[in-house]
Amino acid sequence: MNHSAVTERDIETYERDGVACIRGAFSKEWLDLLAQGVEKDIAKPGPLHTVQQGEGDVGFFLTDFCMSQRLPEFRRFICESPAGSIAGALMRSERVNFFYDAIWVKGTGTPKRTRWHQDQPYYSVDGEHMCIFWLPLDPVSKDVSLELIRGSHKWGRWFQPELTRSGKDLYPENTAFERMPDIQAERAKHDIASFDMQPGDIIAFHGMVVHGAPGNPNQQHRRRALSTIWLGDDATYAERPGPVRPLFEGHGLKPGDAMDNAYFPRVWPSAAGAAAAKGPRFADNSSFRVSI
Ligand SMILES: O=C(O)CCC(=O)C(=O)O
Repeated sequence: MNHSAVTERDIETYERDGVACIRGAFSKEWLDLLAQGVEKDIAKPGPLHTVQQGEGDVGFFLTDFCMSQRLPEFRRFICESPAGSIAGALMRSERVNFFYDAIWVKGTGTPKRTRWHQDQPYYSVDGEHMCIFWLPLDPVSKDVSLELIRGSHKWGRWFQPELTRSGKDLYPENTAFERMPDIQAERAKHDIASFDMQPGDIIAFHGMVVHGAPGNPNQQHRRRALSTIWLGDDATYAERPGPVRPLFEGHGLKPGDAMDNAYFPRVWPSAAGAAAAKGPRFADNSSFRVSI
């Protein structure tokens, strides 16, 4: 079943390039709700937030993870918006489970880039069915918008995840994870996708796509973006050679288990799935634990 915002052409683009920009995927009601949530989070960031600019750096660059754990605005978006059905259509998956949510806020006059990386190596998840939505809440022109290397999800290469602020490696050296090439220095060698976007548009990308983002040095307004990570039929729990980010605890999964329980709840397609989404991750007296 396809969500009406997603065409067969979008799905083919997503499969071929690992990247599809879907225009007008979310209505103003959803964007207003998310903007309320983001403002609450900026005013009082959660335990997993990081101020990403270094000491003495100019600008403002804030990230936070798992806001849906604390703030009902994000929870509603995850459980009730068309997001799950869009992810299901793009992944051609029978079901969609929610993994987590993150914000990336860059104030005006912020030069710091988000370094080039793949998302999946940070996570305890194997499989093809990982789709990330990048949803800006402010208009973004190409020079501040997410940049993604088309086709890089098919390179068969896993790059060492680095921490955004410090650049430190997540895993020990001499593992199967390669050092990320200096993509900035070799941009001309790659087919880099980026899009002028309005609120409501999303970039959907595969978990293995190499991507990064410019700072926000010149735009006269902030660049607030929400990332949500969605999993499908073939996503399984995996161990990595070091502490993944974010590090979820208490989910009860073993390597090889489907990422499909009340902790990583099904949000699509069924009403039963939405009910499951009220499981331990989202209960008010949640036993949910996570650290970065
Ligand atoms: O918005 C950004 O600066 C980067 C977002 C990103 O890298 C992600 O969602 O994985």
